[in-house]
Amino acid sequence: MRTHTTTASTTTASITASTATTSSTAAAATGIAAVRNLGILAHVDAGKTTVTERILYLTGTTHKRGEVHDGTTVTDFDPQERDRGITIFAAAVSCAWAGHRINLIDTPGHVDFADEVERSLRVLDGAVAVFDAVAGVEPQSESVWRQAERHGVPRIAFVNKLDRAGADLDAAVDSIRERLHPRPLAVQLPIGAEESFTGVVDLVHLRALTWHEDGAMAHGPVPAHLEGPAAERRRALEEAVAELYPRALEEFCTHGTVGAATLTAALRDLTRTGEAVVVLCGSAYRNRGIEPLLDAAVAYLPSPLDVPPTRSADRTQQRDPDPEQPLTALAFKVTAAPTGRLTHLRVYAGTLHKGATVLDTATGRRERVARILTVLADRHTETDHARAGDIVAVVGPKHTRVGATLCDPDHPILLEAPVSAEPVVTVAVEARRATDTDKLAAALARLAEEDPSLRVATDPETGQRTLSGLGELHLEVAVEKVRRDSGIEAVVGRPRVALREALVEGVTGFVHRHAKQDGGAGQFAHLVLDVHPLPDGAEAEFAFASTVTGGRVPREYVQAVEAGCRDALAEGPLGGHPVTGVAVTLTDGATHPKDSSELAFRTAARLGLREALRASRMHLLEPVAEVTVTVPEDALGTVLGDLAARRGHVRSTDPGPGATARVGALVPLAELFGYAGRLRGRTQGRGTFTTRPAGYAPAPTPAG
Ligand SMILES: Nc1nc2c(ncn2[C@@H]2O[C@H](COP(=O)(O)OP(=O)(O)OP(=O)(O)O)[C@@H](O)[C@H]2O)c(=O)[nH]1
Ligand SMILES: [Mg+2]
Repeated sequence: MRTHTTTASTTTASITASTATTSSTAAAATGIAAVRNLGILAHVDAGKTTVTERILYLTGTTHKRGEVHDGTTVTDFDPQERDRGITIFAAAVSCAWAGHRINLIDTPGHVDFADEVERSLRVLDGAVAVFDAVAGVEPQSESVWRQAERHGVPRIAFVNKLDRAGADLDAAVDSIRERLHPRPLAVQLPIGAEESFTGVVDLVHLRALTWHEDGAMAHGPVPAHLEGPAAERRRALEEAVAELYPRALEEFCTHGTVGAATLTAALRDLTRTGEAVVVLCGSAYRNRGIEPLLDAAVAYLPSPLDVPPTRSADRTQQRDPDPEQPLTALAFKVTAAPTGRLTHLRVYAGTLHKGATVLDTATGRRERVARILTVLADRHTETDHARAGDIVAVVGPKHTRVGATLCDPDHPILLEAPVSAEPVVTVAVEARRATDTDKLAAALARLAEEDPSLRVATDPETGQRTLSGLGELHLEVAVEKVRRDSGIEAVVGRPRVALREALVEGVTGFVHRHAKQDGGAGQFAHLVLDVHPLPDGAEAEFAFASTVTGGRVPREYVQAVEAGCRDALAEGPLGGHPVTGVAVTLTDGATHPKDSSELAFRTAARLGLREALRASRMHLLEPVAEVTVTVPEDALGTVLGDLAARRGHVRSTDPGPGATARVGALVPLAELFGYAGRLRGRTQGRGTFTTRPAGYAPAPTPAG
């Protein structure tokens, strides 16, 4: 049975729950200052969904603790998530804690769904990064950490699974220091270890928090045997904070110690500036450590008022998180719920009222907001309005896409849309029954609308419909979703990787003359181009410059040349793949008084660069992945041999937890299809692996 909720029960329960803690947080915060929009981020299986589930239970939002392995959690509600035991779709939930409203997004950890994380990060103000206390920082934790960093989203860390054999908080903190952030600040000390992990010493308030078997939390004095270590660590925390925070340093110098109030203020500011990362610990599965995590999220992570004002994509307009300003909202997710199309919004400014007409800035369409919903995963409660800082879903907009800005029609503004990852794997998909062909096409198109990292296209050579995405699992889940939602069976071809083309050596002074004279107005453009590879590690995929002097090519034609070059890069000479890493310089040119036009220059650039690329030395690039394989030591040889056969470059072999070895390798993505099954077979199911995209590398030249 599913849990249920009402707004009333949420509030009462949260009051009971919050009085249970002696949170020193700003319990008096009201309005927007009391809102926290948070994400839960981590490597696959670190325990994000379990943490979320416990948060919902503790805040009285649900009345039963669901488990991932039973398929009974609130946020893994999709049938495939329940069957596979992994999170696929970011799910939003909302709960109340210590007088605050927390909007929480449980994100997927698997790399194939990284785009869901990206879209979520775009609308979050803070995040809880979850780590496994045995494994420490894993590759995908590093990826999502950097993703959050790019978005300027402040984080606190939660080292989970302290109940597991081999759990080690200190080692996990060390791995955070080595791989993620130079200043992790542990604010807790575990009481007991592994099976007998029963609580934590709160180093800020120097008290013990312990949990009974049933999950109830009790406060108490620091246990006698931990007084020494607790004092030592408190001292270390004070010193680390004093180094970064002048007020703490002053207090430390005057009184020889830093009080709890100053520590709390320092930790909040250091979290928000990103100078330090607060580390907490616990065991979500055993219901231990969640109350202090919630207190820390409220105390240290920012409210919508604490983050920089929202700026338009072109940086010319700015809106503050003020309910009185013109409505400004971003659609970060679109889902086709049975009740109709749901558009998930983050409201940045203004107030959205039920029944309002809003402008979809990019398309110029007006959409009516028929209903506004507070979201609890797949359940919703209606509300009349949403204010600056809120995350809600709306029913009504019919054409709004992921990334669209919805705003007050009298005060248009366009926000920057989240960037979608480029698909790297493609399969051909065909309906099993010919009569389903059109229905399959429609279903796939709908799916691609919900998930912009999926692309549907038609192969120009075979005429087959293709589906592209971020990985094998991504595509498998998509096809399975179509089957479950609309009963259409599809036949899926072998996966292929998306190739690219790049220059090895370019050309200098390449002349192209475009002259057409077929009655009427002619076309004339004369260009001289230098074409070279961009240096390794260049941010952009294409760079354009003009060194033409004396107005020999007017400025608007130069712009047309740049556009024409971009056209040419869509299809490279080796196999029609996109071309990357190219720098083009327009060094000279000539015009004709009558026949030159922007169109003529654009066409000339497209044809000219295409020829220049044909005259250059080019090579094919294929996507590669950074693979981390964890295997029992006795299977190491087999696994290394297999990686070599897959053209893998082994970069590190380290001892892992227990009697395991951890291999880090760079492997072409094309060689990783079916690797999961192969690894299971070769290690009798004891090996596991994770991957993350590592860009493109030269591919071997195809035979013949
Ligand atoms: N021993 C132990 N197991 C835990 C703990 N927290 C979660 N787990 C288990 O770890 C597995 C993964 O947990 P999830 O909550 O699904 O992890 P996740 O991070 O949401 O995973 P993805 O969404 O697939 O990336 C499940 O079997 C959980 O029961 C914990 O504190 N201790
Ligand atoms: Mg999950």
